[in-house]
Amino acid sequence: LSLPLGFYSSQSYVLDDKQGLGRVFDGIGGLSGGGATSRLLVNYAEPYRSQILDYLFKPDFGASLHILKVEIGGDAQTTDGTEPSHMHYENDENYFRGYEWWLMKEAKKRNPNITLIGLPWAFPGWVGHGKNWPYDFPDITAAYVVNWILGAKQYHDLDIQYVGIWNERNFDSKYIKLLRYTLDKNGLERVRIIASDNLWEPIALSLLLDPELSRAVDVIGAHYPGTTTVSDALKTQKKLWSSEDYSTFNDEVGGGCWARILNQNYVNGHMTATISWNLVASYYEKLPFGRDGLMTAEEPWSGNYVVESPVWITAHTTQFSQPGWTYLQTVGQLAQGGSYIALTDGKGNLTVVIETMTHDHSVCIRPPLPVFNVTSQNATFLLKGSFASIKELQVWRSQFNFRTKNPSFFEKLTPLKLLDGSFTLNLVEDEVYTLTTITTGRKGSHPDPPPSARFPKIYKDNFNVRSPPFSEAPNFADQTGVFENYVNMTDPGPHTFTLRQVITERPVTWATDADQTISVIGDYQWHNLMVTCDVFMENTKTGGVFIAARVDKGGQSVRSAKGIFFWVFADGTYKVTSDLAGQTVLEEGQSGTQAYGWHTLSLTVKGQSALGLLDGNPLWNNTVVPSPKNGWAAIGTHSFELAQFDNFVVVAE
Ligand code: 147
Ligand code: CA
Repeated sequence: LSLPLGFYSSQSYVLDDKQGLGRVFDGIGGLSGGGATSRLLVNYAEPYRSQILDYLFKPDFGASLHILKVEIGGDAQTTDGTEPSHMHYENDENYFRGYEWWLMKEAKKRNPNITLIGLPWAFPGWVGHGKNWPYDFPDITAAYVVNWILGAKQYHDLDIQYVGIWNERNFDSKYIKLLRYTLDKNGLERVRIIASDNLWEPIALSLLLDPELSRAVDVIGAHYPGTTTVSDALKTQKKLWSSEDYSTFNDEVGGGCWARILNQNYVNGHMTATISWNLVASYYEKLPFGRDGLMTAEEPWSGNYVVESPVWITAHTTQFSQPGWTYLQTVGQLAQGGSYIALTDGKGNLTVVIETMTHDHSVCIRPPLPVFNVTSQNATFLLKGSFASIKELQVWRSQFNFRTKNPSFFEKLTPLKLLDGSFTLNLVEDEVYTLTTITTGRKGSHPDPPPSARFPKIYKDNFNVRSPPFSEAPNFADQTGVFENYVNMTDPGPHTFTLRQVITERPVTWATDADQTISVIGDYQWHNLMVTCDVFMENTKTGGVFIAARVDKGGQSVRSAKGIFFWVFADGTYKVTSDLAGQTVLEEGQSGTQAYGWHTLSLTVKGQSALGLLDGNPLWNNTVVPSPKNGWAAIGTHSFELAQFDNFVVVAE
């Protein structure tokens, strides 16, 4: 049998509400944190920063997200950096640290109905009483998390609607029940609990076996579910969410991944929300999972950002449906591959989203994608029930066009006139269509941002800001410990305003934080450069601080970071090491350095050679530094200890 050229397989699909509807839709979201994924965003100058936020949150503009999930900072490394806690110490409370409060407010300014979610990855050390475990004192952990929710309301007028347990780590049933009790006791009955931000099991089975636990939990949140669920999860009758998904490089295959899972998480797995890790790739690209965001904003120094395809793929669903809408039961796979979903507001509106992503053009980072086939096809949709009388549908289309490398995203086509309650589409591979009664969709745009540029070769910060907009200094990306703008009330002179490392004990970690603290900055390509910084130790005898160049690792690998590290200690000695852990010592000797006095460190690396100055005088030189060849500049401390930094300068070649 030979088919004529242009033959398409034809199949019809019924869209009907006569037999009732499917599950209630809870929205599409982005995740800031887990960790420090929005670190560089805050440093963008206007108007670029607002433009980026518009592309993410503004209704009828871009991704127009329904949900913003944020990390509840725990002072520890959680993938691309640390995020500060609202309680560094047991008797400390501060609801103005970090950038998540600001981000939530910016999102809410644009979309007052946005759903807000908080989830801890890590906890300050005191929460675990010295153990790397948050459940031995569940009342402390619950009070700590509830404080964050109360602080959101009290200081920022933010209503957190959902809270999670412990990202991708064990849950504890007793803790979950106590969290529910503590929320209720504080008037937060409306705050719902998601569990357990890991796999479907064992939380699903636990909910089936424990009615009290089941009463405490509202949503099962699974990560990277590969669009499927398990029977226990369905049996619980809970809402099922993909509470973290995507994490894929945001090129067109990333966009294809996102298109496929947004539809198929409901079609195959009955999931009514999908949340992208991450919201926006706003961290140094050489940190782990570079560019795994819906868009890219990793150059505050140039103002350049990139609206990537996942933004427009998101728009196909978010601009034409809202949380509280209901999926139709009549959703499914297309005969020749791909899928369709349909949603209604119950008042006659209908939104249909169709995707025909092929296997190789929709692979996500995880889990492995089983083989499937997608080919061109004609698809006829028959509108029945309350949709039978619809006369016109708006049409929005994205075509990835992988072959011609000339994609077109979120294009508004001529509306379809429906004669007999049906329409037919000629679908080809790698397309996304929205057909909808909603007429407010818009492909928003701002003028092009400035061109991309490398991090400035000459960079200085004296930290002299009386009321800094953020607790952190621009462009410093903390990888272990937390570095905050600090005011020395009593310092009359040159060091009233400094940057201070404030974490004094190892947190309840999520990743393998270093035993030292470290904040990186600059251009990963830097090879020859000079780093200078004033340093001030606050631990007598045991204190130690460093400045560094060519630092090659951050994120979860920070413990094994190599580079050129110039240390001085409060016991009057110095060291030069080629690693953060301090195992490979290149130089050591007497320095006369002490705590509670300022010293100026200067490190120059050129080719294979390095030299160090202390207070302007050579301390060591001609030290051979064969590797690494390049990396960030950095500052840090020898242990979890207080120390201050001032007048940071880099001059790179
Ligand atoms: C997730 C984390 O929750 C995020 O903070 C971020 O690290 C993200 C990066 O892809 O990954 O953690 C996972 C780590 C490993 C797996 C899944 C999620 N895994 O191997 O299936
Ligand atoms: Ca200063």
